[in-house]
Amino acid sequence: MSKLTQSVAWTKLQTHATRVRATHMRDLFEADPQRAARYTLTAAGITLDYSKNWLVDETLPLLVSLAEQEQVGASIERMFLGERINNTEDRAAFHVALRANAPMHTAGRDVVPDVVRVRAAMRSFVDSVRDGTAKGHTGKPMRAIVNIGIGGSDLGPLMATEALAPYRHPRLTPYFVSNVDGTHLSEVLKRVDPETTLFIVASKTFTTQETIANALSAREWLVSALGSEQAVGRHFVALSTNLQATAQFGIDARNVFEFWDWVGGRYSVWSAVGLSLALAIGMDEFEQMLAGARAMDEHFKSAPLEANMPVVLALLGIWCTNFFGTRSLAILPYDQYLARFPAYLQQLEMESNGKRVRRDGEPVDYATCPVIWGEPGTNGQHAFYQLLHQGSEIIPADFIAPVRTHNPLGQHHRLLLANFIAQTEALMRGKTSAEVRAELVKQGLTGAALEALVPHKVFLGNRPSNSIVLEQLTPHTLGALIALYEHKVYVQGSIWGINSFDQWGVELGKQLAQRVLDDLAGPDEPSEHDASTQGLIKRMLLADRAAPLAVAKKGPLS
Ligand code: G6Q
Repeated sequence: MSKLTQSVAWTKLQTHATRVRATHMRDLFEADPQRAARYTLTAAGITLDYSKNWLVDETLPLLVSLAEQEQVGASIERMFLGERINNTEDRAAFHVALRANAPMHTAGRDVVPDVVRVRAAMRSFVDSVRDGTAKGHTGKPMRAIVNIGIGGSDLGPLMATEALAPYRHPRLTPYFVSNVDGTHLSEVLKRVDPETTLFIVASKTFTTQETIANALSAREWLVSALGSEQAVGRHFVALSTNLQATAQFGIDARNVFEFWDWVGGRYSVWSAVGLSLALAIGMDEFEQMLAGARAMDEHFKSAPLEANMPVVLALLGIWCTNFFGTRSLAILPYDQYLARFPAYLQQLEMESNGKRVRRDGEPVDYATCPVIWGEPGTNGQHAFYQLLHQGSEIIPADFIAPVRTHNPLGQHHRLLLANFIAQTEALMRGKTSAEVRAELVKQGLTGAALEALVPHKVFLGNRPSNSIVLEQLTPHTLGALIALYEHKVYVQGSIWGINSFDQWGVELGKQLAQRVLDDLAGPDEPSEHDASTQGLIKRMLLADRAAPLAVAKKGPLS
């Protein structure tokens, strides 16, 4: 048994959970008209109503004791002090410095001047593309922005560019190519004109197979369409920490926007990796997003644990996962612009905390990150909410909604909000058999026919959810929302004792594919594999012999 599960705070919570399990949220609401007010927090333009959780008076203090016992306050300080909290990669996780407006030191150095310098370079580039002074090889202003990147170099800018679509420049259409499946790039290239397309190659390491393959193919397409290698200089920029590799790729140093090893991939949207987003919405709005995140950072740094929104959100997650055994978390944005937010959080949460060993290498004996998934409401309601309401597994959910819409259209927004609110109410209240009977009687049913239907129409309720409400989805509130989840993830990682900032599981995939790629390139003896893997390789090689699977060229990736 680990120290954590044997600790005072943990065992107290275990005992407490037994008591709470015997309560129903419906009764708790009836007993306390102040419940919602007591369990609501506001910070950085975001309101979190967490009253529809398994909470009685003692719960939050006990959860806060766990946070205190695991020294969450000190962890927060360590992050803002730029300490090497990413211990397995021996570096800081200092994304907060990317949105700071005062000196921030790591390794004895204030990094903010560098951040400001790159941001100034981004601004002049962004302005020149947006006002049309930056021209393509044939003298035309840019119309398409194609971000080539994957994982952390894709999901953040993609999600935010969609989320902030109302702020987009009318001439510029953003595209995102991530998958090494040639279909992804090909479908984008079909839609853009080489004369007016800007490619942004986003890669922290600049060695990621998918990104380099896509970038090389895009370059080939551009050069062949415009008939000159010279075109690359005007149509390609890079975002990277690896300036040597960007030079090798042939991107002029003036077209490289730098960031640093203390910026984790999934925490990089605030850095030069946000260039595609900045081009779409403009630098002023991009800086508004940074300001929103900064407001959440200030709150996170200074609010007491029990009133600290990221801390409370983290503790509620731990309460559900570790003391009630829930295994996934649904992210349900009631805003079409946030359609990619669940996918973004999948990476943020699962890549950060999907780990089974602690910082010191000891295996955990408790659950860590749940599976994160979700879709925008109301669509999800007509698909998987059935399971949320009546499934055999309890799935906590975060509902996210803006009070105001960018697209007032008849009754639409009122309908949307009504659905959001009603769903959280239904999950919490449920429907008792007495209520179902009364309803069926009203419909004219009686006797056996009525009784046969009752069990199907009963909803147990008592299913937890958080309601996260923004005044409107703006760059500022989006920044605060992302920072809220970033910090939540860090707090959970701190309590679980894991390093939220490495990703060895991702590295494995990068290595494995290279071995199989060599085998598929044949004709040498294939390397050792199990029978299934061997069989799959053979199947592809046979097909390749009949008709080549790839353009037969030994490029830098074959
Ligand atoms: C993020 C991960 C991972 C990474 C991609 C792309 O935190 O490290 O998703 O972002 O593998 O890596 P590059 O930016 O180096 O191409």
